Amino acid sequence: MRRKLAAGNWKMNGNAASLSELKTLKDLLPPNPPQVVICPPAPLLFRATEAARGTDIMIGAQDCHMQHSGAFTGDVSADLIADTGATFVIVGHSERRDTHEERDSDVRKKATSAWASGLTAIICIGETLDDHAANNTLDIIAGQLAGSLPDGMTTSNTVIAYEPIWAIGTGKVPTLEQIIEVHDFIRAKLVTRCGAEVADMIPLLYGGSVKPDNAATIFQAENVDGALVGGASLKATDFAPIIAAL
Ligand code: G2H
Repeated sequence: MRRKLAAGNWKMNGNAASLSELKTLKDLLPPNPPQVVICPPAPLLFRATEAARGTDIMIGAQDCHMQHSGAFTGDVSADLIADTGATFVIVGHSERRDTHEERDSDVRKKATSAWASGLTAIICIGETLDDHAANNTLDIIAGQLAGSLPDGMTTSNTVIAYEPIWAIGTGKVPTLEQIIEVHDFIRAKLVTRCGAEVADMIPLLYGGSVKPDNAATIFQAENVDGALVGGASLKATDFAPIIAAL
């Protein structure tokens, strides 16, 4: 059985006081919950791992540098993230690809660095609205998979998140058929890349305007194993029903 996973990406939101949401979330989790990961801003990682201690909630970062140390002012390495007790890191989020001009090759290096530090990499891919409108989605996804995924994927070191950029924070969500088409395509590409045994066990997340009222529909797709949730992960009362729908 493939593991189910709900990851909350707080982006540049929240503060130390927001970590009280972790306790609320713990109290709201269903029995036998799926894996739950909260990815707060980097300065909160230490406190977040402390707040999550004794719960089933895991902590992740939103990005890491591709190098383990060095003269990279303001950056955070995967080693430092692991040192906080976090166990996941998002790499290649479209907001990083856009505002920090990260390329597929950068994302691949970051995922490799994450693995070397013992972190699970949540590797993000997704097409723009123009690509979507021009029916180029599958070509874009194929290119991002080829460029962003390092060799050496295992069932535990990698999670892939499909986030159509036009659905992020917009309230627009692809149809279930569109989500199924892309997720089935990703699974097939993974089989080619690393064999069915590994490919079948790598969780595929959908991300982009997942909310309590659309999560159950999205989770009907066989190859959707969970969600990467932005806005609706900030409040435990919003995130808990999404988790419960998995
Ligand atoms: C997509 C998602 C979280 P939101 O970026 O990664 O954000 O759920 O707010 O669209």
